[in-house]
Order: sequence, then structure tokens, then C-alpha cells
Amino acid sequence: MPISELSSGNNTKKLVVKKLFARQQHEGFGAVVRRSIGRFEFRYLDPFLVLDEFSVSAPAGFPDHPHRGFETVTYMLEGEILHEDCEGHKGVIREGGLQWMTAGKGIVHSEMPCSNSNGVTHNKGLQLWINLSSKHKLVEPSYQEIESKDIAETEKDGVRVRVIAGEWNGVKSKICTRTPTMYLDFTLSPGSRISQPIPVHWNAFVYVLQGHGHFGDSKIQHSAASAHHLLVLGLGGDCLEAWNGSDPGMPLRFILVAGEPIGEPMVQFGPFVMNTQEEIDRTIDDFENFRNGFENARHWKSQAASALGLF
Ligand code: FJE
Ligand code: FE
Repeated sequence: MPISELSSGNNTKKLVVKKLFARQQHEGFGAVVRRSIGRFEFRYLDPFLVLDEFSVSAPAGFPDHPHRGFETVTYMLEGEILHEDCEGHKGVIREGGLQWMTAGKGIVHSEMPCSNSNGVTHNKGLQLWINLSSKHKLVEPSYQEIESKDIAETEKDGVRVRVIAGEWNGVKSKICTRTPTMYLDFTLSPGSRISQPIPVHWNAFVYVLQGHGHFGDSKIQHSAASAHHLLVLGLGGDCLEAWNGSDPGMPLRFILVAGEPIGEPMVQFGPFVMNTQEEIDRTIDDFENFRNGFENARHWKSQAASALGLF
């Protein structure tokens, strides 16, 4: 088939254009992350800034730190994380649950494991950073939180889907996305496959959590991948074909995330993501002087950090 037809987006398969393995690295305070998007060699997949598969065991974690200009989506796979911010918002993200945080104009918060009430010592999950367009960068901070039991879940032909954002087979997520985003958690039983529509011009990736999968076009070209691999899907083509190639009995679990590119200049300085260097300089000044969204950070310290004697 000529390449021109492959990019027409008329019931054509998206192909894998990049595959990378997320090695472990240390971040925060004694925490370990496998970063795929956002590392030096792969800075940005518009609108996605960071994808971390994290693992924290008390007393490690991500103590008091700021964010501005984007959203963080924390999806717990195992264990739980206690979240506290300088505006007095506090809560626990439990196993299978989700926190969609719009940092907007600014938040200072801590994300730390709880006291392991359920006996789980390794708290694991995924954190995705989604950029905001210039018109949403300085919105008031807000949260959307969903417990595991309230995440839309459906099953058909050996395929179980948890709908984090967007829609699958008529089942819709409650999450409202400022940057149009699809976020699906798939579990394919042995021998099952999917053909998942994705908007043609959206950037999309797969991150494998468990098992061994095949992704791409079974007739032309496909990639095989196992846990901790990120697969970036090419533009053009309008659906993802994936099938379980695991050993008999092994499920294949992966997330599929796609988003509409923002197409604006992006300047990142750690936890601040703006459109220009000047805006970054102003953000650092605002943070250091507790202004324009960082007012309440002046006298705030998280209980988790206090308990550990940090700062
Ligand atoms: C951060 C370093 C960090 N990935 N996954 C620098 F580690 C962080 C940060 C996180 C984080 C938090 C959780 Cl709960 C899960 C994460 C990085 O907090 F924001 C900066 N700037
Ligand atoms: Fe954070």
C-alpha cells in the first residue's frame, strides 16, 4: 500500500513511529519513576509533557512543590497517595482511583504515600502532565477526583476498558478535559484484539503495563512491546490495532492516550510550563514572592513534610 494511502485517515491503521523503554530514575524525595515522555531525548509530545510510572514507599514521595500552566493526571495502580495543597484541599487517591488536577495559575502541593493502612508498601501509579493552551494557562486551579468504583468500566469480547477520559463503546467518562484528551486503560484477555478509533490529527501513545502486545497493522508493520515500553503512534491513520501476544493465560494491559496538539510555543522550567521565556521569568518571580496565585504558599507547609521534618 502506498504511504499516501496510509496517511489518508480513512479506516487506516496508525503505525508505531517510536518505541522506547522507560528506565528507572530518582525524582522527588527518594521516589523512583520510569519517565518516558519528558525525558531529555523525548521532551514533548504535544500536548503531553511528562508520563511517569512512579513507585514510592514511605517515607519517600513528592513533598511540597509548585506547578503552573498545565494539568497533572494521577492514576493509582497499587496503594495510595495523600495529596495536600496550599489552598487547603486534601485527599487520598486510592488504588484504581484518579485525580485530574488543573494547576492553572498556580498550586503548591505535596504528594506522599499514606501510612499504608492496607498493608501495601509500594505505592504505584501513572502521572501524566497535559499542557494547557495559552487561554487556559492561568485559570483558577481545580480538581476532578474519581474513586475506582466510579470510573466507567465496560467489557466486550475479552476486552476490559476503564474510561479515564473520553468515550468507549458508548460509555463516557465524567472527566472534563480542557485540552481534548482520550485516556483509556485496556486489559485484553489472551487471543483478544481491538481496533480503536483515534482522531487523525491527534498525537497518541500506548504505555504497556503488563503482558506482551502487538501494535500497528497486522498486514503491514507492527511493533511488539512489554511492560514499561512507550509506543508513539504516527499522525495519519485513524485507528489503533492491538492484540494480545502474551503467553497463554496472560492478560495484556496498556493505556492508550491521545490528545489534540495545542500547536503553541512551549517553554518549560521544571514544574512551570508557559509559552515564552518571559512568562517563565515572571512565574519564578511570582513563586518566589508569593504572588499571582502563590499567595497562600507563603505560610504553608504540608503535614506530610512537617511529619518528616522536611524544609
Ligand atoms: C515535579 C520532580 C518531580 N513525577 N509522579 C520535579 F518528581 C516532580 C513530581 C512528580 C510526580 C509526583 C507524583 Cl505523585 C507522581 C511524579 C514527578 O512531583 F513536579 C518536579 N517539578
Ligand atoms: Fe505535583
